[in-house]
Amino acid sequence: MSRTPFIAGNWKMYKTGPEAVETARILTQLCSNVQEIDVMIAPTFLSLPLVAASLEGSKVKIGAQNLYFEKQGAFTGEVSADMIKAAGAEYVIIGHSERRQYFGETNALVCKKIKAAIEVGLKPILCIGESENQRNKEKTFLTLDKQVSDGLKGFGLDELKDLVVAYEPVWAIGTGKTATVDQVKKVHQYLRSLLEKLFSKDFADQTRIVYGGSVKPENVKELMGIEDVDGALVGGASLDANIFINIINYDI
Ligand code: G2H
Repeated sequence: MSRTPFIAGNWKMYKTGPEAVETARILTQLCSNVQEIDVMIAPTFLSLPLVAASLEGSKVKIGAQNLYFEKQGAFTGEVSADMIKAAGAEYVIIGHSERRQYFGETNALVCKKIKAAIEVGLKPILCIGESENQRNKEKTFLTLDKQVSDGLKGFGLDELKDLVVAYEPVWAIGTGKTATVDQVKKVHQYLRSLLEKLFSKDFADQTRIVYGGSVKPENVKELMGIEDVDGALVGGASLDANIFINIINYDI
């Protein structure tokens, strides 16, 4: 089964609107010859409509970094799936470890957010990953199993057709530490078999499982060479289009 590689830039809380538009403009130019790879960037909510407008006609796709699951209401500071869709997003990152760590997001909340995304036609990127402590205690697979099973609880196969799973070991995020080839290989294999167990073989075969955590031009080729790694979710190294393009062009 061939899965189109997915290389995504998570811009986190970086860049003003004009800065985000400028980076997106440069990236669009640099991506003009990119083929058979889905490239996505996720700017802040404030930059989202500006960047979406600037990407019209571009190969680069756009996503949000989060959403709130309620449709509307008195939820100060939150942004709904409808609003994100209307701003021009195609994807949405859900359950990033920074959301889990700093904003107390649980697997149950992640599940509600995925539901809200799917209901409006946004493609969810479910982020999962173990902490250093969980890995040291040999609870990596248990943690990932729970994050996937609870996060995707109650969904039918049709609803999850556009799902992307992002494995991001917490201890490798923004730390410069990258998981070893062997560690990534074992986890991605495990995740694919978990999707098969929970849903079906076809579903597991078609779903993209990407790796995140200090991905950079120097390590992307090795990571993308691992069976069952279908792409990368990139933070720091996606902020500069001239660096990010070297990740996107990992195969050149
Ligand atoms: C993990 C990743 C992007 P970085 O958070 O989601 O960030 O590449 O900076 O480790």
